[in-house]
Amino acid sequence: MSKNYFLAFDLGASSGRAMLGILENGRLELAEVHRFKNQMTRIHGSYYWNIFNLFEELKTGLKKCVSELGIQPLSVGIDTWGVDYALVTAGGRLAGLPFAYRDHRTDQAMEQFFRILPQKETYLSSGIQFMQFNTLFQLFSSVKQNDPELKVAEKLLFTPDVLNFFFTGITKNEYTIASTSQLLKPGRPEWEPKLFEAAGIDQKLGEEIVQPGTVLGEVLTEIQEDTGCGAIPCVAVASHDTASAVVSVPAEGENWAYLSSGTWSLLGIESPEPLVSEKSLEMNFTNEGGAEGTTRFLKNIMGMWLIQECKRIWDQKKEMDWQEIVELSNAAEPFKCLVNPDDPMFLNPGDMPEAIKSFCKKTGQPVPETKGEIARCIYDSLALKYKYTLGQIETVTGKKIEKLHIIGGGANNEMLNRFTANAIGIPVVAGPTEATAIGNIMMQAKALGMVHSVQEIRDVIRNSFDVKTFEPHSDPGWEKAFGAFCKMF
Ligand code: LFR
Repeated sequence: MSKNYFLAFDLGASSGRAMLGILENGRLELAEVHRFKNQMTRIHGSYYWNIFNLFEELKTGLKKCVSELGIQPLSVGIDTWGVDYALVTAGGRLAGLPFAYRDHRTDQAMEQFFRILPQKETYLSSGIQFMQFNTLFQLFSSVKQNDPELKVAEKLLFTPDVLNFFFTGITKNEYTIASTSQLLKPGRPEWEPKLFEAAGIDQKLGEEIVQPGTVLGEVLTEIQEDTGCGAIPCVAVASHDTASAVVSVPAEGENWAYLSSGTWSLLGIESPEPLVSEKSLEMNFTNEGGAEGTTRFLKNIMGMWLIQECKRIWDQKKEMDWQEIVELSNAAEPFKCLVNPDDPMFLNPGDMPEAIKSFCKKTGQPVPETKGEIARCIYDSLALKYKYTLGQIETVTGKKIEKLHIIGGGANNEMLNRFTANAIGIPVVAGPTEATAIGNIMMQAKALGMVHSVQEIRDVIRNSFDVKTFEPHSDPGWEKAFGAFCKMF
């Protein structure tokens, strides 16, 4: 069998990359073609994404693939973070710059929305975890603020849909990304009219929903001119980054959970159907759409954002590397103080080290002073939050989780993998770290008929990438700290 090349565009909230996937004889290899920084841009106090720059970076990736590597990929696919969107006018132009989900305009949106549609009904109609930045609340805030964009908007496209539109001229909503909006029925590729109505937006904004692994169409001639690529197809992959990551969990059998670890920590299970109940509402779990009709029953945990933001602040004085941060925290006293990583004060505080200190002060704990103490506090708290969340999953499903797969960039942090295994008391399997790009590539391969199921995709992944297992070691320190941690909720 010859080599088959695919190009994945994988965009995260802090960086983006173009990754080449080379599939040959049931094995996949990866090569990074292009990497670039992504960041919110602040204009007059509001936060936006520079979508046009992202589009240019994707084209640069494709151009490098064709001209520097001399490779014409068979197809391209795009995945990004969730919930954010652009509104498109009748003439096919964007109505304004897309807001970034950490923008503060939705700070009070949920309470206001629940006065129109009660919280319980909103949850039972959507099955989605409440987060103030869900598309539902972003659009509701726009309505409240009388944003003129709404008057000219004809279509609602999520970030990967917008970029697919720029590449192909085709406007569709891909299912997994649309499911992050809180505008769909639980576990179904169908818009929920009740939610549109309560938000005060026209349901006609929603486009046709397509399943992951659908060939959207060929890239436009102008893209071919700008990059030198041929008339290749653009595939709607599982275009929510977390959905792509879940596709590439190298799991076998049952009773496993995944933790997709990056800016966010997404901890959950793959379920054949949505799990929407009073219990899941109380625990605020989400039911996002997955590949092949599965549901991603999971919890959004604030994740590496906490430490990334500390590093950003510390770097302003003197640039640090990640190794140094991990070493300092490894040497710091364990469990000196703990935070609830998901406290709303950590969503976008501006100065994260100060926010961590003030949380500890407010909760009557010793205040971490050094970088090592702050970092240690974050890592300990994350491992404990993982334990807490796994317990919740077991309560809802009534099943014991026997293994945790950590995928994504966070799986590189061996210290945190060790902490997590010791905290949760079951083996942690770390890798692959490029899970999102891999899932993207393999859904392209599926769309082109080279693999036929997610199960087959996982066989290819197990065949291609090494993983590392961390066995748990019993440590009474974790049990004791967990007791203190649980008191925070
Ligand atoms: C992870 C992620 C999460 C989503 C958050 C915001 O990158 O996509 O799944 O909840 O970003 O969109």
